[in-house]
Amino acid sequence: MNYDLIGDIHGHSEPLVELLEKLGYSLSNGVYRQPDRQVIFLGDFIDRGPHQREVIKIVRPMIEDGVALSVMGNHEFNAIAYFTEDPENPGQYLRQHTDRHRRQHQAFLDAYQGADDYAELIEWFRSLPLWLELPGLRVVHACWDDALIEDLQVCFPSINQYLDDNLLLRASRTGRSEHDAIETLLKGKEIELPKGHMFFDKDGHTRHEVRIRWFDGDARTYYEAFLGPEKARSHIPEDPIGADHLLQYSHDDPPVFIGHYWLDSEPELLAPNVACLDYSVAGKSGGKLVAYRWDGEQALSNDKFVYVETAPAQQLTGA
Ligand SMILES: [Mn+2]
Repeated sequence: MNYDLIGDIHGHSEPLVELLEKLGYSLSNGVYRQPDRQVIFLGDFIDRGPHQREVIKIVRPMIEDGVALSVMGNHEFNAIAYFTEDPENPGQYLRQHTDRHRRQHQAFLDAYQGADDYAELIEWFRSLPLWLELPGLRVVHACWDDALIEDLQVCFPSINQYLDDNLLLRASRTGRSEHDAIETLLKGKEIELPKGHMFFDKDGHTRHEVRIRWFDGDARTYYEAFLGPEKARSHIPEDPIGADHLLQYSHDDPPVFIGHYWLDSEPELLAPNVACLDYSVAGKSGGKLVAYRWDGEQALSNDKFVYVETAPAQQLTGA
């Protein structure tokens, strides 16, 4: 099967329709289809953008009709935990309803909280796999870590790659290994900056940890290992990091597609077998919704990115 992989959408249905049409999909009986190909979404359908319901209305029928596959993004995981009451602490939720968490989730809550179909949509989010391993390719929202995936399969044999109640509960407890595992797969591998160093992320939050190029065994400094928007890189120190912080992803491993990192450059491969498709469609100053047309190749190519751009003005009216 040949796949068109599509990055983080974050409530932006208009660029999604434009991108699907550019890839040759057209609407038939309410579902976008292309006779010879399937879509794989990389997760993060929700939050931030102006069209939360419209995005679900496009992607869900595609997945339910077998025209598309998807993995879970950290925003769907957070939505599930925000909705789910903590069985051990009545009146509390697995993701606490703090001001910060509510703000991050506000666009989605505005569209769904109090609505009849809220609970049912959360249930559907739970059907999204945490990762996909298909013939010749791998898909995960932020970081492919073989050891963690193997551990999860050993500890939770019945889940395969799905989140069950037990894993959801454990993954919601800071300090537990299941929490760290889900954080890494869905939010990326992070390391602490040297003492005294920090930077501000896109939401203005202070960060003392950086997401790293987990597939890059050649990175020797924090600066080189940083994975995220170029705008933030100038705040990352050039101090050396210990090689044991890195998680190598061999060039012989199957190609892996990820989203999540809010990149702001022209779409390009991170490694010959690693492609990130998140180029900040929901960015305040505009961004891109990016796809990759995969035809079975082991060595990926920069020629196969397809994308649509969003203008800053569109963001301002919608958010
Ligand atoms: Mn995202």
